[in-house]
Amino acid sequence: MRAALLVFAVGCLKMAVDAKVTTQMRAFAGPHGGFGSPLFPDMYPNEFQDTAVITLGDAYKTGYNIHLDFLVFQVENMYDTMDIFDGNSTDKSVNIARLSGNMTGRSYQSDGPVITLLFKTDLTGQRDGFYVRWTAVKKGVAYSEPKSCPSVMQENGYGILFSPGFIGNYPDSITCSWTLESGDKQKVLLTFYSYETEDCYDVLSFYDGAAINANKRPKSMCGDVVNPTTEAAFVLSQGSKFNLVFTSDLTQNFAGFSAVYRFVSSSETINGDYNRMDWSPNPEDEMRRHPKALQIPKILETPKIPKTPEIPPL
Ligand SMILES: *[C@@H]1O[C@H](CO)[C@@H](O)[C@H](O)[C@H]1NC(C)=O
Ligand SMILES: *[C@@H]1O[C@H](CO)[C@@H](O)[C@H](O)[C@H]1NC(C)=O
Ligand SMILES: [Ca+2]
Ligand SMILES: [Ca+2]
Repeated sequence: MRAALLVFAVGCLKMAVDAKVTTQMRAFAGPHGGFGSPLFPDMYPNEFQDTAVITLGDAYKTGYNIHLDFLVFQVENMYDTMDIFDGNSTDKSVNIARLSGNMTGRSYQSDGPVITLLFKTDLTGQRDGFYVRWTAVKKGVAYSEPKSCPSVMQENGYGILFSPGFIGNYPDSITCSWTLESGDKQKVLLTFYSYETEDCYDVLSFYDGAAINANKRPKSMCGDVVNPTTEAAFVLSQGSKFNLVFTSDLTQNFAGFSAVYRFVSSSETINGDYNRMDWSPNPEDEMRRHPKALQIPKILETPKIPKTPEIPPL
């Protein structure tokens, strides 16, 4: 009698919680593309379930798999999860991987032309989320990222920027450049989710508000600046335009970088200290110092409600 009552009470509680979860279904089609988590590049919402089904399309129905690259992946460790499934299914028998925490730079592959990504968030604790890119790959052919200069992946209100070959290493002897131009009274804010280049022979230079050939020395970034499993770093322009140039020398290559850019109001500051982004009149110093991760105040987190610290089973 007592046991029956208890079961009833627990059942009610669970229903009340489940009722608040917002669900979203998304379908993506085509041989390649990319998308972000709900609200990306802002933090994802709590109590949310996002199911995204990617289908390569008619021309790729047989003989192709889907290759996924997580250009950004930062979700609350253990409490928010991403499950990847083969086909249009969320059955655990076809589960390829479960991701949680900071996993920028991971790659996965389906066995067929359809793949499902199930992203679930809990009551509290939001993070930046993810941006995933997919590509059709021929079955039986090892996939490697194109080593040419990538263009930015432009989305509505933001873009993803990454080094050539990312998620693989960048090639030797390459120069790539990008121009990020915001509107009037705006600045460019870059968030780096990973950054590793040869210190200090392979360099990303920032020409702030100036043309690349202007008679003005750039700020530069090189070395192990951002560990994709533990941190992120911010770079904010002073003007409305950022010209970026990445150059690698003849030997030794590393994982490179992935970053998200967005346009923010010109009153935006990063702790009022833009110059922590490596600037010194001494060229020797300039090449040796690394920018540090900076904190932008975002939404304050509500205290965590204690609960079981396990990743829930499928
Ligand atoms: C996936 O399966 C569901 C349920 O069977 C269906 O409603 C949906 O249209 C399918 N999505 C795609 C992209 O095939
Ligand atoms: C993940 O990255 C965020 C942002 O940089 C950082 O605050 C957090 O501590 C990282 N989490 C882990 C488990 O390292
Ligand atoms: Ca959470
Ligand atoms: Ca090099």
